Amino acid sequence: MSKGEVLILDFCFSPFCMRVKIALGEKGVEYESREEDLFGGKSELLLKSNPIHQKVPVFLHNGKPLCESTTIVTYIDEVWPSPPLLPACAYDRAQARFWADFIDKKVFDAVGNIWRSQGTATESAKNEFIEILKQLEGALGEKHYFGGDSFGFVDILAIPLTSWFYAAEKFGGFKVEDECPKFSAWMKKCMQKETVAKVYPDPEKVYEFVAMMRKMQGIE
Ligand code: GS8
Repeated sequence: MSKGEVLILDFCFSPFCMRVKIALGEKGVEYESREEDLFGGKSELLLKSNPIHQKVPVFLHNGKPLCESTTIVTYIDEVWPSPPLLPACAYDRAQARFWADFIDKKVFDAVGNIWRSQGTATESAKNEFIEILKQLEGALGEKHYFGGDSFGFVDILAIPLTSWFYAAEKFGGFKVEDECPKFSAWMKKCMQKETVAKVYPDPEKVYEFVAMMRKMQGIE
């Protein structure tokens, strides 16, 4: 459904960019993706469009920029209402926003704490990460997806972050599947969705990217 031009300032390993691409995929909206060189030099358009954080994703709708992936996914859901990503009931919508906020505040940082750490610190970072996943498993309960029977807002925010889990597993010496089987089953279900599979990076490549970042940061 066309409502003008959509451009994403993108980065292939960014889970935050992936959120935007999955949301657009769910809505059937076509877009242009422009890969940013985050290390060699950000584009003028990125610096001008996101002067505050200077990060991707930037979402340009008919040339007007929006930043921060959760804000962008919310905007996409309002501009292209079908199919809805948020539940119809106000209480369920508020619950979805609660878990979205929890995921935003906890998950990516917890993954980073594992791959940025060494020695005994890795063990406690790993335990904290598993604790967060168990809390998410509690929110999932017996449902197929966070929102119930259909893939929605919270799933779209959460599934991209899992593309970094393999790297966390390798550096942390554990397996999400062994620790949190229900979360792992949810991951597999989401990855079967075409809109996810199309933009989900190869976890092995993410691992190589993380290994490079560790070297750059003098961690090894
Ligand atoms: C996070 C974006 C982000 O971290 C969101 O959009 O939800 N809260 C934001 N983007 C990273 C790439 S992904 O790790 C980024 O652009 N980094 C470049 C930089 O920090 O200079």
